[in-house]
Amino acid sequence: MAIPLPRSYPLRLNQPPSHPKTVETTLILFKPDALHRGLVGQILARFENKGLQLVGMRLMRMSQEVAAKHYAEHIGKPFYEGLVGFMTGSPIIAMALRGPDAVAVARRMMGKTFGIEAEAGTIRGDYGCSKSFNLLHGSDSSESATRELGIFFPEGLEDWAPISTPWVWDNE
Ligand code: IDP
Ligand code: MG
Repeated sequence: MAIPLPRSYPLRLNQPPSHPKTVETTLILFKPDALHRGLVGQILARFENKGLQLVGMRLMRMSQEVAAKHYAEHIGKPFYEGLVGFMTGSPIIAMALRGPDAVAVARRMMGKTFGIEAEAGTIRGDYGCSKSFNLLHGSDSSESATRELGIFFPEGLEDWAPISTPWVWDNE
């Protein structure tokens, strides 16, 4: 029996997946506190539910060299040494997420830098109240995303088309 589909769907069947002009890819890091607290699945589920597509994922240790590259803009700030110690002390997960306006969408989902100030409903707002641990990093602009994705995924990303895309992204 044929599966019922919305009227618009068959029009797209033999076309490439929906690809709005605003599609971009952002770098998300699940920081050590997200792994220690066993929150990776719950947080990833939020991004998946939103419709962001997973195009890269790596469980890894951040080396001092990678930390210095990634956090170059913060070198010299009072929290820099502590930040690097935190990020390099145990494993992280680097993730590349793609979608319409993915950089801004992910940042809005994450909320303000620390859970104590982040709005309820955001990831940082719902899962933490620390002023030093904040679960996630998310690129803050498409230029930063391009630079940061190059650090964590030098081999490039997985280009694939989820079957759900035409139901989730628009064509413009
Ligand atoms: P963001 O992660 O919201 O973009 P940034 O200002 O870019 O915040 O800072 C990068 C990271 O440095 C933060 O996510 C946090 O882990 C850490 N950090 C920023 N400000 C402080 C601070 O005042 N004390 C301790 N750590 C900080
Ligand atoms: Mg930042």
